Amino acid sequence: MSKIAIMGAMPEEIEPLLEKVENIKKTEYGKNSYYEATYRGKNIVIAYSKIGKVFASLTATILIEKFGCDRLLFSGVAGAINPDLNIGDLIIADALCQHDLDITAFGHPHGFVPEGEVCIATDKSLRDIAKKVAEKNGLILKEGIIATGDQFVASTDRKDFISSTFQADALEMEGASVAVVCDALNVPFFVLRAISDSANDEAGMDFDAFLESSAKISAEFILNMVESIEP
Ligand code: OS5
Repeated sequence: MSKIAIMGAMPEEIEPLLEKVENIKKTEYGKNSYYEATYRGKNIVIAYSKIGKVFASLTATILIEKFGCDRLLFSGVAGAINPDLNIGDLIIADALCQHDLDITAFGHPHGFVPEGEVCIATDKSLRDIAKKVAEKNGLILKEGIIATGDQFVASTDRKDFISSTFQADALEMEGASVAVVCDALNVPFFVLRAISDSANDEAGMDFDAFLESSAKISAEFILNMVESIEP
């Protein structure tokens, strides 16, 4: 039977999952905790990576290589770029890019390194499942580009740069690194985020106020998706 990885970056992003799953077995590995569990008869492994691209890459690799996960779903919160996105709204990534990857001094575009790509697309069949789940539950799901970087963005200047350079709709600090790992290892992956802030001057305060509620919105949607994934 297949095994689905569900990862977040922060404890708050996986706690609502751990509250709802069954038969939890915790394993410590690589200075992190991994929770094997079942949900509605499906085998899953849950972990939070810690913040940023390096920790997220490590966790995604371990979920795939050590725990044998054959699909990976990321659940968490994000800063909004697209003005249509408000606190608590859900967005799925069509594709992800690294907004802080910069060797433009050599004539390359932002976000590009040789033998890599600026944007990595997520799995279409997982996106289709998400759209069906949204429709069934009367939820609005925005779809777009998510930009990742090792920065908590709290500035309209930086946000405008990311928007105009990558046409991104939301930003966060892990998704594109998970995309690189899953793409290289040929594992279908999916990134869902609920908005916690607007990456502007008030981002820090909004993030603190809405992390928990938005993380819960994302986690609940992910569990609905798990039910719809074929074993
Ligand atoms: O994982 C990081 C990225 N997440 C998405 C996000 C985001 N990314 C970039 N810019 C924005 N405006 C964003 N809005 C949402 C959220 C997360 C951001 S970094 C938050 C760090 C907050 C914090 N620092 N210390 N603690 C929490 C307490 C703590 C202490 C020990 C262990 C764990 C937590």
